Amino acid sequence: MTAEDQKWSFVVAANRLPVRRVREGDAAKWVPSPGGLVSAMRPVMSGNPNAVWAGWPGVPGLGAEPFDVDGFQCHPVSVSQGELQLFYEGFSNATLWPLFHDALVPPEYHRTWWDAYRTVNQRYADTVADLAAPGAAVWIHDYHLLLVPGLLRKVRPDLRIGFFLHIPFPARELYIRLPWRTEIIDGLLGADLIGLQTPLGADNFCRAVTRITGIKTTGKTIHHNGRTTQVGAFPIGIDTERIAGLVADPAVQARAVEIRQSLGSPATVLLGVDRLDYTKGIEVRLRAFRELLAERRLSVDDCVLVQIAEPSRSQVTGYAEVRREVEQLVGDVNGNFGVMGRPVVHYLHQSHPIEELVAMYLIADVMLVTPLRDGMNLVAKEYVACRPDNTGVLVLSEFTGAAQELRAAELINPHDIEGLKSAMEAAAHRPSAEAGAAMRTMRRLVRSNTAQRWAERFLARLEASP
Ligand code: GDG
Repeated sequence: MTAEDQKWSFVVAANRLPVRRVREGDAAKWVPSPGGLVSAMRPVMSGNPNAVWAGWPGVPGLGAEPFDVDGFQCHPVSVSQGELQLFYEGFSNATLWPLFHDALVPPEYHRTWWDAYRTVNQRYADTVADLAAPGAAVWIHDYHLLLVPGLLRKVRPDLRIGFFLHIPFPARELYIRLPWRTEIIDGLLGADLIGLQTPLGADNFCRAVTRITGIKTTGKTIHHNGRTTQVGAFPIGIDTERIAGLVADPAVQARAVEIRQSLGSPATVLLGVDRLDYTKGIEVRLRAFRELLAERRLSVDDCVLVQIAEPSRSQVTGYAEVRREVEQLVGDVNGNFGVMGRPVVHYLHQSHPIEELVAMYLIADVMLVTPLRDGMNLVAKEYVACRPDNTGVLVLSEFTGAAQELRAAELINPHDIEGLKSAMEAAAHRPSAEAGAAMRTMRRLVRSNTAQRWAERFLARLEASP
């Protein structure tokens, strides 16, 4: 039997493979990607001889042979440069991403993008249909592949198909703007189980189904065409064990001390860690910080704000604008309030290794997570996991999935700048004993719903689906 003939009893499909290609001198090699999804899937995939992951390898046009990295069997799906522009940057990230995030920037609707989206989704469906053994379990991820469950169901009715959406499912009034709203609902209903981050996402999806297809849902079960699709909330978690290992690592601890010193050993470090994305509300927290300094409610003598903004989707509409706005605000705050040799905002538009992020979480007295909309937000959970002494305050937007679980955080409405300012000011001054109880509660929650538990819960439910 050749590798191409092999059939698998568990197939994962996601936009990206769980690996990335890195240069090593003149050669290139595959290494596991950082990130929550890869950590979550490791226990259910790594070393499992019957599991395979289908996805784009991250290099346009590359249609490599299947390969194995770190126990992950990888099956590349080729996507050309032209398709990347239309399917990935276009339909996925300039139509679906903004529409599903409350239309924070206007979604664009182009038929050429839609055609490419369909073509690429068909390619994924064909690939999975080819890889899956009779009766196999298939788990499809995220908004890039919304049509795959339906396309797959048509040719492989024998499969157990699960789908998980990592981003919010929008309110019905927004969703119905999509010219291809019916095709996408039909695509998703090919799944036996649809997972969303929150109960609100699950409700929104069911309401959209009823509005568009006329099908009445019974609780969270949808009966259609003689089949049933279950819908449920499966809030994603983080790899707490890995984080705990890094927190205990003496090199990471030493780095934390070094970073605090290099910031001038301020009394209070406020931190933001985000992809540079207009959904994350980076500009909102900078504006609030600027006003707090201007009103002397926070002082440059004892406060520093560090903002990590990981470069992201720079070719997509809306991203260059948010970058300009953020950088203009950073310049403005530093220009007006910084002192020679001591900026008050440290802004890093760079990607950092996870060790460096953990060192920063360790020194952050106040963590600012202020998205205007976010499916979950893993940064909030990572921060909590990095506070074993129960110190530190998490300022968390109500519009994140994480806020549904982390009720003990300092919850804020990012549209209400006065409310945000009060929360930031109180957090910077809050005595650690008071903050301790909240942090303890949140740590328990984060530890009890890890990424691994999330994957197990979803797969157990898929297995039990009728
Ligand atoms: C989507 C949904 C949902 C950040 N900067 C660096 C870096 N990161 C890591 C963080 C964290 C991850 O990236 C970001 O996760 P988020 O959840 O905050 O956000 P999205 O990328 O928008 O993820 C989101 C998630 O999917 C999972 O379902 O929670 O709502 O939008 O883990 O630590 N990692 C490294 N260098 C960086 O500079 N290595």
